[in-house]
Amino acid sequence: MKTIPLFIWIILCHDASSDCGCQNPDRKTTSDKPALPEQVCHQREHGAHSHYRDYYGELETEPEVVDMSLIPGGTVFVGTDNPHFPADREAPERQVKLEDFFLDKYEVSNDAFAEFVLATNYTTEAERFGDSFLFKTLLSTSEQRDFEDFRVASAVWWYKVPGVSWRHPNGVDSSLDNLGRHPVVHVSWRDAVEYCSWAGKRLPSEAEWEVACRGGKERKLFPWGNKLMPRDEHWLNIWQGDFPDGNLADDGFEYTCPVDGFRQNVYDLRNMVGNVWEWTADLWDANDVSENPNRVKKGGSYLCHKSYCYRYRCAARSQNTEDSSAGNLGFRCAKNA
Ligand SMILES: [Ca+2]
Ligand SMILES: [Ca+2]
Repeated sequence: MKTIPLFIWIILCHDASSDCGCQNPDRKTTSDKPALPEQVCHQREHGAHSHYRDYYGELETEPEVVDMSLIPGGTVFVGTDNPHFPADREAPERQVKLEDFFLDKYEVSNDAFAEFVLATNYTTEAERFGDSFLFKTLLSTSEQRDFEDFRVASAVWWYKVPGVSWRHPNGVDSSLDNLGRHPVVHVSWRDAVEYCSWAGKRLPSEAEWEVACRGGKERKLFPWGNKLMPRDEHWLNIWQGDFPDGNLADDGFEYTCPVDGFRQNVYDLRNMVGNVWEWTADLWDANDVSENPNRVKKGGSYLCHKSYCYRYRCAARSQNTEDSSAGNLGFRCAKNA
């Protein structure tokens, strides 16, 4: 592993963001992009979402709206005029008009994703690529040495590790034991789209996600208000201590927590901010017509700390190419009301 040619190192590290280690474990090449599974291609050739029902013959009636919250639409504010990361285009505050919609109360769990895979034989992009990005504390010292040439240049705590996927989220030898109710991770934007479609749902737009995050409040930093720790209690799963080597886990979790862990607003939404980043449907750049565009992700993760990644605010946003996957990136689904 130490004899990786220089050009591979350049490909892996080229273009990596310099301001925040939590945001950019992107894949850098698309030339070796694996093909979609045959059944998914077949479905796409025959129409949009409803063909899942035809193909699998198991969703003939609309699924019940269980574990989802009705989010009121209307003319609402998103964004902020006080951005912490101007380059992220958090500003300006602006009004958008939304229909009412449903949003999953929880990030999609490993158990839920396993049902999808069982029903469809779906293979995630990380499984087809053969690797995904893992945070360094999940690697042994010798593994860190072996994979040191596969780090993200500006965020050297991210290692691209063979064999890591949603089935082996914390290393190639890890399993899903005791993680059934934890969020599925190492899933790409495309994986998320396929899951939501199978479930009769869709990814939320960024505006929908943000309005749901704000819990009916305007200009608040967090889903519950402006104070990070009301009553000196933890309201989200992020990083306490020094990053990247001193996670105190004062909130009870060094890595992910169960998807129903932290209730954060009146919509009964859990872990909107913190725990894992969540894919949204939106392009980062609406004019991006490239093969592998960046998509907006929201909410920050268990790796975020105010000192370097103050992105566990409703208005905060970040991006990854849509084939990217990492151990702190998941999703939840929405549905038209
Ligand atoms: Ca934590
Ligand atoms: Ca989250």
